[in-house]
Amino acid sequence: MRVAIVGATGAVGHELLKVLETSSLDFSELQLYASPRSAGSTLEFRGQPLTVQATPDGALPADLVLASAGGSISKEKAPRWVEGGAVVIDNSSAFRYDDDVPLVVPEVNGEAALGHKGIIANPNCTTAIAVVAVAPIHRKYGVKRMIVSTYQATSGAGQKGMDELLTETHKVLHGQDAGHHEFVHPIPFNVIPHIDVFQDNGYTKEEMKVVWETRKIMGDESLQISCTAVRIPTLRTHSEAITLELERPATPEAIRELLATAAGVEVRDDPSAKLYPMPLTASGKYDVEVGRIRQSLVFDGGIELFVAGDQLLKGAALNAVQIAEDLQRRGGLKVQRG
Ligand code: A2P
Ligand code: 11C
Repeated sequence: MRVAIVGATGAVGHELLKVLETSSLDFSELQLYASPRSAGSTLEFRGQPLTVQATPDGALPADLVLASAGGSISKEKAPRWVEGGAVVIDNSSAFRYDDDVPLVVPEVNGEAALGHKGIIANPNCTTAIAVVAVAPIHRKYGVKRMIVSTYQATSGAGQKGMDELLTETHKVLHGQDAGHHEFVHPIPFNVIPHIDVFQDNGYTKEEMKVVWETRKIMGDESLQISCTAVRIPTLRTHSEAITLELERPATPEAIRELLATAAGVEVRDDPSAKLYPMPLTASGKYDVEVGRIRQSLVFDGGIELFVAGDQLLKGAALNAVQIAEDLQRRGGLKVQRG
């Protein structure tokens, strides 16, 4: 099997290379693509240099394409890659809301990927990180309402976002004013409640993605969800405070026990030992940290929790590779035409 990464030189692309190094995915060839600017540069994979190529306009000589070069590239080119016989796992939002495109987090709805017609969508990072923790609770206790507040790292804006945090912070520390380019305001020492564009209902698109995508992945359009999405000056882990109203009452102890065996979750919840999820400990980790599990003061039998997940890993590269691994195990890594 030939695997291609499109957007290999980006922040998610780098993580895709790293995750693939130790992945159980069975493949014989890895091709790297980016913009013409990067053509001829090399990236290392399993100790060997691989040359980056400019992404061609037409089909790719690959069986699996992991795409992370942005929505407009995917929108334009993914149908051609599928036409050429590849299965595409797309990290952008270009196809997530199409009825015939599965939106997949393997721990939650892995079987949905089998229904693909060539393209499988990888969710928005904020959604992927939340559902790993919330889906097991939904299965057992039935989530009625879910209220999310996010603390999102600069990696959500790609390599340039992380670079901007560092260079602009450096400026402030040297007495200069911080500028901004990737974010709507300067990010150092700031908190920005504006990610992606505002919608007519007063929510941002990032916030609505959490609503639309959580419903699609958990297969429940009746879920009541609202989100406030906020950018904070950290590098690569998204944190989220989540309040859940449940159909059946739960205790914090029962939720801790449930999540202790949930796939993709690390329960980190011992306030007396100052143990809770944080970007400092969650960055670089495959599992999503979950902690601060407590009884809601607002919803009877409801639960409040705090999660932190590496945006570039479970929020992007890791989830994409896990979709591929899972699909290969299930025999679904081929384009089903017609
Ligand atoms: P390049 O490095 O050559 O610009 P990030 O999200 O970290 O900003 O990364 C974006 C990724 O998408 C990079 O690998 C970037 O390549 C790639 N990319 C940007 N524009 C194009 C394009 N027109 N065709 C293919 N890949 C692109
Ligand atoms: C952010 N969640 O933190 C965004 C990045 O829909 O894939 C990912 C956007 C997406 O800025």
